[in-house]
Amino acid sequence: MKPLAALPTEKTVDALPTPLRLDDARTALVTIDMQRDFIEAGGFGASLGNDVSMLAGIVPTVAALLALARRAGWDVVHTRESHAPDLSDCPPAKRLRGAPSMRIGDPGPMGRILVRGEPGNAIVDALAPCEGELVIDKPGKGAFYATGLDEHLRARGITHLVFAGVTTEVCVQTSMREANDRGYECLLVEDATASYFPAFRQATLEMVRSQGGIVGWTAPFRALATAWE
Ligand code: TIU
Repeated sequence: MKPLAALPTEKTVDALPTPLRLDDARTALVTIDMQRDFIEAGGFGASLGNDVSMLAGIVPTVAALLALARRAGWDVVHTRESHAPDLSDCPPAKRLRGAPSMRIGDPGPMGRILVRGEPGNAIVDALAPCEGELVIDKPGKGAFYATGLDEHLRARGITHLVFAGVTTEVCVQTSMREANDRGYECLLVEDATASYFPAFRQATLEMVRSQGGIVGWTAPFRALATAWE
């Protein structure tokens, strides 16, 4: 018997730990927190004492991934870590932890730190959302906590999520784990994610694809570009 032909909208990505088939009609790209607050000086990431220059290098790859997703007709979702101006959605445990140079809600050079609508809270210009793409404001590290993301994806029949963004071990990995618990298959694009700590990024990539893909798959952007272009 002849094997079933792949659907015309299906492609196979050379991923780890195994090749992964993605159907354009059931795939969403989720870009996590590509915001000035994490990537530029004077924002939340810098206030925590991080070297923010570690993150800007992935912007061209995330832009290329966004372009691929748009051409393929995937659903595209952007997230922003953010809080309401009155900080009613920011638990004291989050605001008061550690000894940052500026706390969430404090005035900074790009406006109030991690507050919705402030200049520093915007997605960087090179990755600006297009008309019709969902932008999710999330008060937590995970993209599913206290947001409508799951409902949005289910309403569109999305089963597979391709992840990019920052930081790999914090908001990206948390979102992938949340997605797993809700039944989604997840692929993390290796060179479209970054951390202030390169060793944490590398460890996250390895932990995602370990144990047969306990959190999901990983692949470099070129593996997707090869499959789609
Ligand atoms: N601090 C850090 O690595 N990350 C965050 O606080 N948020 C995100 O990862 N977006």
